[in-house]
Amino acid sequence: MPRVLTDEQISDFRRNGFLSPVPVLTGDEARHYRERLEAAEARWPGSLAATNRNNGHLVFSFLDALTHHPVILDVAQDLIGPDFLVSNSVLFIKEPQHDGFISWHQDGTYMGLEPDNGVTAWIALTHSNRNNGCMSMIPGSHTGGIRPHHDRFRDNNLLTRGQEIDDVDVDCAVDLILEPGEVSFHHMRTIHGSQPNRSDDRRIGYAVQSFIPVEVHQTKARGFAQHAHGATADSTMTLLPRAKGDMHKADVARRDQVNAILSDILYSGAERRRNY
Ligand SMILES: O=C(O)CCC(=O)C(=O)O
Repeated sequence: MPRVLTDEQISDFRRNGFLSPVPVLTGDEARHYRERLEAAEARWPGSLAATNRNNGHLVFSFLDALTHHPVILDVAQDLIGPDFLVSNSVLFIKEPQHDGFISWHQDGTYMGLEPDNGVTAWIALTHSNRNNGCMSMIPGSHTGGIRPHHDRFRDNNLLTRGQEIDDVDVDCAVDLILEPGEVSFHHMRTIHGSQPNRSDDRRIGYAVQSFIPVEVHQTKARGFAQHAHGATADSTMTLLPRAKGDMHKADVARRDQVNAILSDILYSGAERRRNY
């Protein structure tokens, strides 16, 4: 018996490789999380900047709470089974009228996670629509394996290596339009991308990237993850504790260590390295 999704939603996810929108937070709750985020940016400059966008949930209680939100965990359980971890999280912020974009890619390509059967929860803390650069997905693209990616390092490409899949059938792309507080879920192999933000407000998405079944292991380096749901003690990953509050010294040191290793994983074999 699924916990929160209908059988139809689960088969939609299996067929398309994504599910959207799923209402999780009220508008007021989403606003509250945005305020917490912007207060953190003001108090600890750089702690959540683009160059430090990974794994904020290890050092901020509000991102920890979003990562472990019971409804999000229920949806993840319906999609990948009861025993799973969180491997990473990423804040995807597009500033107003900014040229930043995300080229067509599959998340699983450089993550070193095997099997690559995790699911990402992308939580909208603002509106996310065609004008401000919402994500677009290619239905069914998770079923065909990992496609060749070209590291192009183009300016304004918000992906680490500017990795890009050529010849994507963009005519069948589906835009994931979300209200603040709604969440989309996508498979680690689903091809997706997003356009620049042409609005006068920020577009803020917080991605739990990804929820991974307990049997997933890291092939490129020492693997870190955090318990999310069910029985995960047998994981080969080093299990990380939850954030103790906001920017506790030991948490910050742990996040820095985990992010340095993540950076080595994401840039492994690349000709260049950027500062994000
Ligand atoms: O936020 C975006 O526009 C893209 C995010 C993304 O690529 C992802 O969550 O996997």
